[in-house]
Amino acid sequence: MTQSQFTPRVFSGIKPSGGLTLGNYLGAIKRFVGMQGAMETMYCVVDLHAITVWQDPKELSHATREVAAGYLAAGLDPSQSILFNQSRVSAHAELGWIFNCVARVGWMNRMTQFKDKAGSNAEKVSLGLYAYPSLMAADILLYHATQVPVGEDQKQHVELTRDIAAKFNHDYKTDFFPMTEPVIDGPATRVMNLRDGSKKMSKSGESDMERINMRDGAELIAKKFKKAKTDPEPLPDTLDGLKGRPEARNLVDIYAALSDTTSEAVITEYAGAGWGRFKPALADLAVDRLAPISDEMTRLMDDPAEIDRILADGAERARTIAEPILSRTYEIVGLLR
Ligand code: AQP
Repeated sequence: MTQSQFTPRVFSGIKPSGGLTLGNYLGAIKRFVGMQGAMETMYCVVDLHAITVWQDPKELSHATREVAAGYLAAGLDPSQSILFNQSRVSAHAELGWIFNCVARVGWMNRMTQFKDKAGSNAEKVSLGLYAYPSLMAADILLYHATQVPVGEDQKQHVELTRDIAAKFNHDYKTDFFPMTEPVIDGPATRVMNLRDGSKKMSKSGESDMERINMRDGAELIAKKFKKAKTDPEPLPDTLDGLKGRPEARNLVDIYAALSDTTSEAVITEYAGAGWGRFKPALADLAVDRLAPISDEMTRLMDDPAEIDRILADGAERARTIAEPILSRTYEIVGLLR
């Protein structure tokens, strides 16, 4: 198969390791919605990735439904996109094992996210956290996905997916797996922590004040932006003027992504403005965009059986794509079934 013969297909996912953040929304979900309809789209709640760090079982089930509710509330439509949770399709774990045997330890050792998450505690973290990127490669390649919309932090993992596909194809003298492209575009592919512009905004960051959660209310959003770290300078009149000002740049990028414009356009509008003017405008914009999604999430979470039904139905459809690809992989590897 040549690369152009793979059917265009989008796959991406979010792990239910806590409540969704503005980073997940702008870096992932909003872009997932933008790709829906243009080609086949599959969006997964990657629960097997969540358990690479400890998750309370009840909270994990709740967070899985909540990520699904976030997908639906933001505009993903189960009749247009396949929405499911990863653990319902056991082929992910099966292909993940095969890829553990393809990926090299040296490659894993270069993964910056593992280094960041393990920190000085690398001996004590789970083996799953270390192997996570090869399971992610399986998530993507199990569907021969050609495009993966992700935030900047996941770029290295998609590159590893390509390395795994290339090594598999080379070792088994085949062209079975595609060279998947990461899709990283727009002004907010790396939303930063509100208290430290050198760190990304994360679900599991230490303080709640460093992130905006999708389900934060209007008052809390305003408070978090008000207290967000900035510098004493007003906004410059060109984007270049934000060099060396990571916290200021972050707020401008968030504003741009929320208002579907560019960071340059935001700077043009707010040139010379102080934070006393910009921060309340940003908070109003965030509330305006997030409140309807959050309200809809609350409504959907009142009917967990319906969310489960949507995820089960999506898993059924995902399995019909996954099964022949997994079977052919077993055959190529020489495993008897
Ligand atoms: N701050 C961010 N800016 C832009 N994109 C982001 N994403 C996550 N944080 C940001 C994107 O959201 C998608 C799903 O990510 P994930 O939740 O599966 O994994 P993560 O990147 O490890 O997210 P967190 O919030 O940092 O989770 P924890 O704290 O539990 O590890 C991906 O496309 C990601 O790029």
